[in-house]
Amino acid sequence: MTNLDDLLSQAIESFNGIEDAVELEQAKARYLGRTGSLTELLRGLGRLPPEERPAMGSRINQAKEVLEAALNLRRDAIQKKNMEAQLIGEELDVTLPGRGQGIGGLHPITRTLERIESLFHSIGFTVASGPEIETDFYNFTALNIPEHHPARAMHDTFYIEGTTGHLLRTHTSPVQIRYMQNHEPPLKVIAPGRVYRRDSDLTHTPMFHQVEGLWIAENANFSALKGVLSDFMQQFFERDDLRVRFRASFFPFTEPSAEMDIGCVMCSNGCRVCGYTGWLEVLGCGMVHPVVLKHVDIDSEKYIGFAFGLGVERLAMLRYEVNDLRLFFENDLRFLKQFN
Ligand code: 2U9
Repeated sequence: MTNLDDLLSQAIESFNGIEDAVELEQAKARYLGRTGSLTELLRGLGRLPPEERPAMGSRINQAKEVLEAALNLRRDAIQKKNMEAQLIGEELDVTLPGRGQGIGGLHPITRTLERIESLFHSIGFTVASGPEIETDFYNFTALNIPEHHPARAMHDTFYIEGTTGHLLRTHTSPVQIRYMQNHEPPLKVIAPGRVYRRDSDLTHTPMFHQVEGLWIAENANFSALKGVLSDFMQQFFERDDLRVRFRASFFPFTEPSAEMDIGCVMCSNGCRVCGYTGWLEVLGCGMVHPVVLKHVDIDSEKYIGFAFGLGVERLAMLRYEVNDLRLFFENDLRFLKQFN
């Protein structure tokens, strides 16, 4: 029966020309499926004379086996080809160097804070911390900042809605108030941390870092203040010949009060950083006001003390020669990586 031979060679030829697995299954259905050509032939057996049926039946079955075998071969070939294409597409070069593991590093403000803490710790100061959300009493009243003082006005302070006068601390002084409530003098403490003010321009950010310090003792006088702060600045900037000066100033929580300047660390006689004066303002300080001591039940007849406050971003800018405050808060790795 040439019909069968033709069908067989036609089917095999068609299988071998197929490159796609789905197409191959469709071709299989055309020959071996329920309405496929070979299946039709098997069905037609009944119309043959009975003596021809067994021989024809066995030929058709053989042809079916040949076709199945050809199909399997083609299936394997297509699968192998697909796999090879996939492997080439996903080629993995195991000899490439790895990406490595980023070690990370400390933010320049953190490094500066740690440097300040370690210098004060080395001369006997304890490092204390406290809440960033404060009450009016700890942030203002205890520090002799009266009701009408501009520092209390809305434009300076972030008040927290829905609370009974809670606010974001505008300085770390509340930490020292709390410390004095819990410790008897003599005491030496610094309070580093984040503070918040409603202020935002080229030289101010709504959040910045302060370190404030307090030394209360029978003899913690203005001369001790000058010695401690001058030594600190010399060590912080690693300059033995650093010039310092104290100018009279005013703060509600200290009396007398002063501002401390250091000789400009960028130039010798005048530059843009020091405003062509040769001096840089670096901190505020003074003798703790007796009213403040009274608020924490310290006898101001027996004890005196000095306090100071400095801005960490400012000291970091001077030490690392950074000219734009905003760089500290943009988290640009090109900037941050320079400090590690
Ligand atoms: C207590 C009593 C007194 C802390 C002080 C300053 C002066 C000061 C500013 C420096 C730059 C804040 O970071 S800044 O903007 N601070 O000038 N701070 S005396 O006086 C205290 C602190 C706590 C119980």
